[in-house]
Amino acid sequence: MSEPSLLLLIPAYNEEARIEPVLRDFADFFGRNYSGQFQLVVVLNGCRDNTLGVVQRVAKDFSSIGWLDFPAAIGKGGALIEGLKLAGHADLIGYVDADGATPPHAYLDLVKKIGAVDCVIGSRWLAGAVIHQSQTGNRQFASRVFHLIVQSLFWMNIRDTQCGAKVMRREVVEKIHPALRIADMAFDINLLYSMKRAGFRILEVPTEWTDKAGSKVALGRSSLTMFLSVVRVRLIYSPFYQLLRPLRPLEGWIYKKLRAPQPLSVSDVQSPKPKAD
Ligand SMILES: Nc1nc2c(ncn2[C@@H]2O[C@H](COP(=O)(O)OP(=O)(O)O)[C@@H](O)[C@H]2O)c(=O)[nH]1
Ligand SMILES: [Mg+2]
Repeated sequence: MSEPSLLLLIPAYNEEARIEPVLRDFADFFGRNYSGQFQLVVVLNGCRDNTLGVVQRVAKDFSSIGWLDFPAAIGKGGALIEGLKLAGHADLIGYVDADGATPPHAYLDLVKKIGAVDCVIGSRWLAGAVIHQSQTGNRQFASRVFHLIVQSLFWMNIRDTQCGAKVMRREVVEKIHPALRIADMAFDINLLYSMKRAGFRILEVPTEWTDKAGSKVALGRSSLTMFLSVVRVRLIYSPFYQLLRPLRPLEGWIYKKLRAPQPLSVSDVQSPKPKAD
């Protein structure tokens, strides 16, 4: 029996220097080692470099590779919210970073563990994780502070919410998609908390990870934005949320000042078709 069909999304912003070997490795590895249908869709937005050209060139060599390109600065979360609209095309839908932090075989390990659960997430903080190159000290510190904030706000007991490698069942994505609003790097909290609220089972699995040079995260601004966004997710589920409506313009102004993608309203639902030559 062949394995479930898999749609792998790769969010990409200005990745012309990092993405090519990653696309080739994933398409090649899954082509050879995965018996189910495999599709890889790069979700680009507002790139100011030639990421699109690189993706199109590599897609000529692999029929499994497609892309979606959005002109607006919708952020990693915004890109994934758009990409996840393709969930109807596969049994399993997941995502991974464009810089090769997660090698293809480690991603396949996550996919194979989905068994009885609804979502499997890679973890760099569980015993058994293999870290080839750690994040810088500042990044690790910020990450642990973020973890404490997330744990005290949501009590999800997930050690690593931010690892870029995750995979979910189609039904999960279809059920929680309307609750996805966070466009910045705190998108993962929005996703995981919506799953928990809906009663889905999340399995955290130690993974393999290499921190790559060329991060798109500006630590100071990004940390503030992520803090704002997790508080926002918390408030969405609080009884006071409607009362805070008058503060929306202020919120919009702060995101703008932080040069962060605005949280989305989910009214503009459309079903994108991945493009491939
Ligand atoms: N589409 C899209 N992807 C983004 C954006 N910002 C970051 N990414 C992607 O998110 C992933 C993780 O980003 P990265 O810079 O490696 O983050 P880090 O490893 O946490 O420092 C990469 O695939 C990036 O290209 C964005 O604004 N839009
Ligand atoms: Mg990275």
